[in-house]
Amino acid sequence: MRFLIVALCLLVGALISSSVHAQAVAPRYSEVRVTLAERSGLRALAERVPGLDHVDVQKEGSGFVAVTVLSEHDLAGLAASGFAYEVTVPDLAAAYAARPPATEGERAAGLAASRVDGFGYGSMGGYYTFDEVLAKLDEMAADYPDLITERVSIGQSWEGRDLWMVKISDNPDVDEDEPEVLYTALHHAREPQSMATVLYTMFYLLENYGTDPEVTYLVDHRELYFVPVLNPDGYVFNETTDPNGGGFWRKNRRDNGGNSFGVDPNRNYGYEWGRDENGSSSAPSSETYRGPGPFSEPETQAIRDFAESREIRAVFNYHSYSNLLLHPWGYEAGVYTPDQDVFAAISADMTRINGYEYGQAADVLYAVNGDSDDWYYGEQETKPKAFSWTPEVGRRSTDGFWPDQDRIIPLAEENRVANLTLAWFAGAYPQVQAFEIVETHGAPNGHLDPGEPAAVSLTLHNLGLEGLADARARIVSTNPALPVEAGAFSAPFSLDSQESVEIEGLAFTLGFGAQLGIQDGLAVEIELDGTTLIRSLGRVAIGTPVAVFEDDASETEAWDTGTGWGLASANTSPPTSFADSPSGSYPNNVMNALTPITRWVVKRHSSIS
Ligand code: 0X9
Ligand code: CA
Ligand code: ZN
Ligand code: CA
Repeated sequence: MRFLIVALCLLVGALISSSVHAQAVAPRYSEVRVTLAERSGLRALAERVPGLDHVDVQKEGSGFVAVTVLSEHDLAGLAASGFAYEVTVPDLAAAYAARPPATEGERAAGLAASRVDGFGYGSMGGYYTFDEVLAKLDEMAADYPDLITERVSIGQSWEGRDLWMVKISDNPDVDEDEPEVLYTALHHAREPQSMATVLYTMFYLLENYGTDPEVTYLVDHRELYFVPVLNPDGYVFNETTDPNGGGFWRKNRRDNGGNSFGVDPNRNYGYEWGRDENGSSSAPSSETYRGPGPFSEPETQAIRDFAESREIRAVFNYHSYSNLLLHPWGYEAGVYTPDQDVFAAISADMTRINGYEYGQAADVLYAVNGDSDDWYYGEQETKPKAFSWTPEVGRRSTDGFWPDQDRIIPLAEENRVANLTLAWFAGAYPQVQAFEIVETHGAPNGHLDPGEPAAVSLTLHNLGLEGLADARARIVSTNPALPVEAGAFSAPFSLDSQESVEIEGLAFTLGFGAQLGIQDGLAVEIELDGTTLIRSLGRVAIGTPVAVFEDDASETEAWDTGTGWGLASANTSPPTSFADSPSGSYPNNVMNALTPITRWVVKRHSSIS
């Protein structure tokens, strides 16, 4: 009994001390520019300053500069390293606090970009607090009980907060035989846009089920799991120190002793954990402290146990910022998974709307060990292999960790298609790879005319992880200015994962009412598992095209070449191409235009007049 009381006292003591620390002042974070002679100097820098994360290397003068955010501790490490550096923002939280508050106009402008109703502004600089996130999850469950579960705790944080998971699917409370997908956010406490991006897409799925065929298909045929706050202690710590947003705490809140706190959850996963000091740190005060052992943290244990209890095939671990989409391996540059081609093809498709740079994480950003993606992909014994990515949401210089309020919704919206694409990828995912329109009546004249019968030859590629069977395709139009008498369905076809199929002779007739010019709206309708999906064929020309401008880029005489434009012949389409800097690199921050000297020369044959 005495033992129990002692244990209880210890527990109470621990709780009191942790709440005392929660009120403690947050450490100071600075923006720092480190001078590098070569771009490759980043590796040496990362070895000398193990807390380095989120580095952006820019060209400057004849060398390079690495822009990064450092805590006081890691800044001291940099000072001792011998690298030349400059502190550009001494106190980032103070700089954030000094920003003028968002105006009603800015908030309205953000909302105007929204394609959902349920997602709006929270009370922390526009971001939802931890409790507000939970209220949103409860609101979803109350409004869409047939599509989303109540929140389920998958474990507790270091300080004892629940880690909440919800699932979106048809029959959400039943474990059905459907491909499983996982979305997480807020591994890092100072990256609230990660959580905003995930909640926004959840509302998009819930609100458009039953009306949007694509959303309906995905909700019916996938099981989509969401853990929007993976590091609640760090997030609540930021709420406490900076209630209006702008808190820079990154790690969880483990008490490391010696007045040092926190493990970087994204260095604590068990695959290649602690491989070297280049991708994580053994120093507890470092921002990238990997913890005392693999999966030492209750937060990573909880998500590990959850993932091992399921058959998750595809994962997005949302972070911010840098407009990137990163995939394994992350532990070493130049080392690729056997699925590199799959990662590359689907990453290109995922980024088709937001244009994020994608690629192997250590090549594109920097090497890290013990990150989430390497474990989801690399651990294939205790659970199936899962394709896992880290999207880094937001622009480098202008958005940062706490984007302005009018950026929250646009940044979430620009990742909606990527989120849906991840869900597609986990099962069958037919996409149009190429197509050709063939005139089928009379003498072909190279273009479609109103009233003309034609046929499409189509190459469909299955970018998804599962095959499909008994699908059918036909040509339709989604544009009244491009009326199409829908053709007959093709014969049923099947398509293995990562394979292509050619479907020839998809006949259709262009209506006589078709308007001349470049028209959008020609599309393929694919019937799959009883659902009808539309895939656009992009824009087609109707009627005789009129060339208004033509230049084969073989000379620059008709052009004002500004400072430096010229012709290049290496790696271009023949004969030559216009190039902004035909011989080498151009300086930073230079606006250089190529402008036609004569505006429009309209030539007319005298016989017309
Ligand atoms: O350093 C991280 O954990 C992530 N960047 S962040 O600025 N959000 O902290 C990137 C991890 C991606 N993985 C690798 N680069 N290996
Ligand atoms: Ca289901
Ligand atoms: Zn992060
Ligand atoms: Ca024709």
